[in-house]
Amino acid sequence: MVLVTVAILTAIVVDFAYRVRIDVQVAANVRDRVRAYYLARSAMNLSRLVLFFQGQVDRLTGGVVKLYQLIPIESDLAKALTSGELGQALGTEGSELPGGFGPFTGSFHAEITDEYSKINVNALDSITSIAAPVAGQILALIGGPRYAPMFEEPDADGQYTTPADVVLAMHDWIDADTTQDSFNPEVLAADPFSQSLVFTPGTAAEDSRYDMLDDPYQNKNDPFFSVDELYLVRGVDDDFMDAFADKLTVYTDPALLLNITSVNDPVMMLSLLCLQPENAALCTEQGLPQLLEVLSLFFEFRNLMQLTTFTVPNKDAIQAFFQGLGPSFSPYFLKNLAPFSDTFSVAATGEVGEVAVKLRAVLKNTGSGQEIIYWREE
Ligand SMILES: [Ca+2]
Ligand SMILES: [Ca+2]
Repeated sequence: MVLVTVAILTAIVVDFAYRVRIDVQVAANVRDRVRAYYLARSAMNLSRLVLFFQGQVDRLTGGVVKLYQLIPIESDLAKALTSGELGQALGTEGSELPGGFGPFTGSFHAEITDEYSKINVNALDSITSIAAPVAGQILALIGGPRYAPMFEEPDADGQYTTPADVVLAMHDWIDADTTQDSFNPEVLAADPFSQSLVFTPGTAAEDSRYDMLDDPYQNKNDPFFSVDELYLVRGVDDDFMDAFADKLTVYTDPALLLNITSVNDPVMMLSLLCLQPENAALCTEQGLPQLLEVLSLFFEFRNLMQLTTFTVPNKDAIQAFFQGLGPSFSPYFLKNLAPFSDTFSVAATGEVGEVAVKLRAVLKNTGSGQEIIYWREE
């Protein structure tokens, strides 16, 4: 009886100890998650502060100082400023600050991107002088040779889509009518700045794109609210979003093109250059190596200028730089560029132990402060 009792007790104790270990781990994870969440909030708040000052600086400098690119939102920097010798020198050592900022567990960082450095898909239903170049730029972006394999495979429903099909499906998703427009990418490629209509109303039903799906749905016939909404458009899948989601936006003014001074993504700049009819020869297989070389020179020039003067080249300096080396921008294109940036996306991450919390937001600087137009916790 003693042996049996001891055996049973041992089993119970082992089980109990195991459960307690799990409970402790769960509690630690919950604690770390709360910490990570608030670290991410800290990164978000610091980003909002930087963007607030960005708005002030834009008013003074015309937008050539990109504070959000110059100031890293990074906990190591915050720690360095509030602890150690630097903290002592600045008088900001953690323990002396109310709330004890500085000596915390974990880390945070944030990345800020100007939404005006992206293409607004809602502009596909804008006035022709904007819709045509935007359609042309999306085509130049997604139709690049490196993405060709993406359009060679059928999607989950066995349908094939071309880059032009995707652009047209995006347009039909937002335009008010319910018939498939006709769209001629060749005419667009010849001159995206002509005032002729790029999308003309057709007769076939738009919803035929989604009628045959297992879960059929209809076009929205209204602007996109979020970039993720693109998943509903025919031809857009995970591969497409992995490649292009960070280059597309729905939050900027659809009556303007992007702000070229904010573009520091070579793929984006390449699509802008290849949108210009005057650069057609450079955007062929033969011309591309030369164009890529010019692009890398441009970004060296931009980075060096930002490093030494804290400013980036304005649109005239960008045009002058490229013109000196061959490619150029059409005056119609330059005329319609956004002259300002007031909308930014922030991806803020807080990490404690193995737990990470990510917050995403889109913020808009307004005359009276800052508006949050998108917020998501991951
Ligand atoms: Ca429609
Ligand atoms: Ca339509």
